[in-house]
Amino acid sequence: MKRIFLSLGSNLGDREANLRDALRRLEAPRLHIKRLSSFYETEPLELAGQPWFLNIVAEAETSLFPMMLLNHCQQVEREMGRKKTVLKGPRKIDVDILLYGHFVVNTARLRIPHEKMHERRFVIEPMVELAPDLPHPVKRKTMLDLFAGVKGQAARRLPRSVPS
Ligand code: PH2
Ligand code: MG
Ligand code: MG
Repeated sequence: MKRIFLSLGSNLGDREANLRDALRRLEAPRLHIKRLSSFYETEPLELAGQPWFLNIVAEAETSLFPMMLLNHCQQVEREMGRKKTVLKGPRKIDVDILLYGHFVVNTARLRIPHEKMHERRFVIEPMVELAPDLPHPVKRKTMLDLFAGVKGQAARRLPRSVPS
């Protein structure tokens, strides 16, 4: 079993329902979601002028190898009817692999750690909630250390509501 972290984001439709739907679909015989961060409302990065995102990070355990895990995440996106539209643009659901244990993967299709995670508040802040002392396998800084570099981006943590 490997400890992994996934980033989920949505900025179209009922964003919270989309994230919860994706979390249900991610759960599988070989993938078990263990913990969730809070929900964060976050300013769109890289492509401005689109609706704000709702983002969350999930900690999970999996026996899927990285490429199978990527297939599984993309299958969930497809099942939920995500259309390939604008790069970095609005999407109903996005499921990205952030970390896979301390493994480093560098292929054309998949890079782990996610190549942008260290520069995104919408990823680092929820990671700080879940694993503040976890080192980034390449940057060799903890999530808490990385947080200092992304604080300038706008994000609002939503209060935890009754589980549903
Ligand atoms: N995803 C992107 C690009 N920009 N910005 C926010 N706030 N949240 C995202 O999930 C996001 C983004 C590409 O996947
Ligand atoms: Mg993404
Ligand atoms: Mg993606």
